[in-house]
Amino acid sequence: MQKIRNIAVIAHVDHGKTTLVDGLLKQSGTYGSHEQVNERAMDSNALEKERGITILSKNTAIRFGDHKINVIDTPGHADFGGEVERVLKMVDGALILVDAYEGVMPQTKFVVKKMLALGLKPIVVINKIDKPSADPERVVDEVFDLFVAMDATEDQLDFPIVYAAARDGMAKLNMSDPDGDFTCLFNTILEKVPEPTGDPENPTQLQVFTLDYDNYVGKIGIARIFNGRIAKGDNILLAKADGEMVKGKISKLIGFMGLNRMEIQEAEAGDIVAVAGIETVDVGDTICDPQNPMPLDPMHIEEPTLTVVFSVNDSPLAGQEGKHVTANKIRERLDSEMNTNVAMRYETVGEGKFIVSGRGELQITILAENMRREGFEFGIGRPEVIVKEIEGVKCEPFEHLVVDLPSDNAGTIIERLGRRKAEMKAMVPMGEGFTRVEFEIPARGLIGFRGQFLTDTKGEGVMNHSFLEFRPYTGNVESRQYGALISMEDGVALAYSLFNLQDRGVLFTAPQTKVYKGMIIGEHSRSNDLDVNPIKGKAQSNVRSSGADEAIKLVPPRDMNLERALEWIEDDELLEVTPISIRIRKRWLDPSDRKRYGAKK
Ligand SMILES: Nc1nc2c(ncn2[C@@H]2O[C@H](COP(=O)(O)OP(=O)(O)OP(=O)(O)O)[C@@H](O)[C@H]2O)c(=O)[nH]1
Ligand SMILES: [Mg+2]
Repeated sequence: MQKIRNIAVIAHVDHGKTTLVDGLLKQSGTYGSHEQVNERAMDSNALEKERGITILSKNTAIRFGDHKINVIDTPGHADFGGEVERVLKMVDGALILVDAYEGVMPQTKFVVKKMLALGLKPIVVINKIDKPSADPERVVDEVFDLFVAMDATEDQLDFPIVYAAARDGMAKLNMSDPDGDFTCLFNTILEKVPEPTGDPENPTQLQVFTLDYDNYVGKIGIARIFNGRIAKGDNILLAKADGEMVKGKISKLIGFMGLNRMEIQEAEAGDIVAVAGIETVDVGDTICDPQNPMPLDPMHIEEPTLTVVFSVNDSPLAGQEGKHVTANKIRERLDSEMNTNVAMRYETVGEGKFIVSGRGELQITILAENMRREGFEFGIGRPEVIVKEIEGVKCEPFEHLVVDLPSDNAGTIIERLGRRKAEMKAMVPMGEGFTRVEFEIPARGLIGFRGQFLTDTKGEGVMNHSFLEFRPYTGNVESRQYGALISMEDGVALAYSLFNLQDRGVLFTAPQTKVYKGMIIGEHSRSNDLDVNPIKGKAQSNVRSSGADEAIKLVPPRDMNLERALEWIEDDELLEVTPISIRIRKRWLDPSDRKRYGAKK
């Protein structure tokens, strides 16, 4: 039997998980000397690279001496917390990274709680100790306090600590030690992480924790072998969460080494492999021995907390920029998303309308962003939180929110959040004129807050939140304070008219952009909506003088990317998303329809 260790790398967003895995891969000699390794190699899909975040957890196998270490890199963003929870069930130990300056953050708490509950013994890695503002001792204290607060056992409290600068491939066991490489980290892993339990001689049991899709072999399940053996060509029984048993055959068995996947013939208890050939495979399913099926406990799949309506684009400019525009195409795409993304759901509501639910705005924005890159064109509405009844009480999701901001801004932000029904829980100075304030807030109160927060803190504030629990509904929260500047004409926006409009508020539209009646071209500086004409030329004459247009000094428009636009819109507004543009519009394009709707509201 080969010597194996299975670990997950968990942390708050950006604390350096993927960078640490790079270092483990490089320093283990898993790569051949000819292989070129990119930075954050595990963040392999386009959006991950572009945004510098991990979206999907991914596993790699690393050779160290005569051991194989299976490492699962997890996403740190709160929207993907459910995935981390599942991954933790697949491993026997975890590396918890904590940024040596930022310290314990909302998602650190979330992952520590899950890890402790599963009885795992962690290795704490204090990362980024190279930062000038790093304060490793304070952060170790914070981690210790967190473990105590979360009822860690004596054993768990006795955690090993490794100090690291993952980016530089540096690690050491004491701050007073000279800088070393990752050898001490590897040794700590081999020493402190228990060997996998399970026996190759027992009946086969694999549990699937992630799904993948391949055009040639179809759906792929990535699974941990808890007992027994599995080989290519094996007949198996798939035990589903609802107790149903489905017959299947392993058409392909895939092993991991470094960044490569290769076909293998056989694997046994303790290892992590990918299997193809079972079309109905889902996350949490157990692959069992048909002679002696013993299903493992199904996994907890997190419930969605947010919904967004996707719809066929029906704006006057519809169909001009996208390849896939019909309800059928959108439905097919949503179907294929749900095939591999267990945290999302959708239902069809009426002609060309789909309610998509997920764990947070980022998850939904990523789907929308992927779709526009694939050539889709569609509309999306304002995100709404899911309200549900628990024991007869109307409940809504609450979030734990932490803001780090210049101390001078704390008063303003506390007051603003108060109006959004946030309750302040703690306030601590962070040094260098910064303060950290913690809140509990209904998720509804957070929608649209980020833009305001960045304005109030002049871009210096950082906010982080993660799901807490469902709690009784809190009543109305304050929403956007400013109205919209709405085009009253179809045509092309002209610099001359935009110039005359720019002291009415903040414009989103640049000259020479196509506009239509009902499209929103900016944010009004007052609370009411205002219909404006952005296409009016200079004089009464028919001749447009482009020379005069060029001389006009325009404030650059505010760049409304998908996230910002989605946070900004209100109930009676929509985003029109195409591969080329993100336009904001009123649901009712005609001003008189809008009045009627407004009166009803
Ligand atoms: N100064 C410093 N920066 C680091 C160190 N390790 C990582 N970083 C930087 O921190 C940023 C985030 O690193 P990632 O490895 O993507 O963090 P992550 O935890 O995987 O992030 P998510 O997957 O999005 O949760 C990158 O810009 C890294 O270069 C370090 O030791 N020191
Ligand atoms: Mg990452």
